[in-house]
Amino acid sequence: MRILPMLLLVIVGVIFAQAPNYQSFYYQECAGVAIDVGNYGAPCIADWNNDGNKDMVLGIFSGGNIRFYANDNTNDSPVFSSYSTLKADGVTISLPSG
Ligand SMILES: [Ca+2]
Repeated sequence: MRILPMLLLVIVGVIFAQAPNYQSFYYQECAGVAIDVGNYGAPCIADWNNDGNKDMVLGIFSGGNIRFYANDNTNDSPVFSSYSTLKADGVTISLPSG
C-alpha cells in the first residue's frame, strides 16, 4: 500500500512540473572585444575596488588565473576598458585546474 502514496506524488509532480527557466546568454566586451576565456569561466560581479560600481572578477579555468575588470561606467550599463590579473605578494595568482 506504500506504492499508492508514491504514485500519487509522481502524478502530482508531473501535473505541476514547470519547464526550466534558463537565463539568457550574457555577452560582455572589454575594450570593444568580446571577453572569451574558453570553457568554464567563472564570473563574479561585485564592487571590488569600492567605488560604488559593480566590477567583474573572472576566474579562468585554463591557466587558473583570476582577472579583475574595473567597471568604468554605471551598474546599469557596465563598461570594461581593461583588466588586470590578480596577484598576491606580487605574484600572479594561479589556481590548479583540471
Ligand atoms: Ca567598483
